[in-house]
Amino acid sequence: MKLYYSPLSTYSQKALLAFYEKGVSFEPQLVNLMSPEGKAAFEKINPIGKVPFLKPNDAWQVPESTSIIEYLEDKCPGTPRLIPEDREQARFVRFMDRMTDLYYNEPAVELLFQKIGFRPKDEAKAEKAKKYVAITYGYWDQALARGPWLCGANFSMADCAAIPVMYYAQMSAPFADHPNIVAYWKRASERPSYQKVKAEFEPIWKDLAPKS
Ligand SMILES: N[C@@H](CCC(=O)N[C@@H](CS)C(=O)NCC(=O)O)C(=O)O
Repeated sequence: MKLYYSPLSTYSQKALLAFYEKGVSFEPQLVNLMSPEGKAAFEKINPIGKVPFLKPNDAWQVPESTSIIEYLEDKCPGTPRLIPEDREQARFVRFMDRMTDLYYNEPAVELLFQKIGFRPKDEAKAEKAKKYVAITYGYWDQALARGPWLCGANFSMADCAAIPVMYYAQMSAPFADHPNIVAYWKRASERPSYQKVKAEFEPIWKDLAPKS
């Protein structure tokens, strides 16, 4: 299976976490989103131009991080589940995954990009983003009072969605005044799957990120 991804991309890291948690191997295909040539070449494969993008074989292609995890869940039986079999619990994982992508990833990245000058300052967008992040942290505080991971006792797709964003959010949407979330971040940081993801992207980020 070929996985097209970019190490700095939060959605790519979400898919990578799923591969590493499941111990499923893949052929890495790095996409350089910052080079116009790299992007143009990738758009010939995925016209939407977004990573991650999975090409399991010649007949199939799977865009979207959540769909990639759903695909692995179905096609790699016997690997650790990231979406529970129980329908009620699965619905909760999918809900937390959607909440995290839409109301945490997008706003936290908006705040980060405004902060480091990748996007123009926009007070209205920043205010809306801060509001969504605060609501997300509220949900997480409640969830993490019930168990070590966002959806309870087991690491799930929702954790794959959340953890990559938290690294950048320390800079743009801090959670230091939420003790449950701080403890969750510590647990997540120690997870071997995340350490593997971090070993790949952190050196690139440290070169790129503003120093102050
Ligand atoms: N909903 C998509 C979002 C993917 C996404 O936005 N990826 C970003 C990187 S984190 C990207 O490829 N951006 C390039 C672009 O928008 O041109 C998913 O879950 O995979």
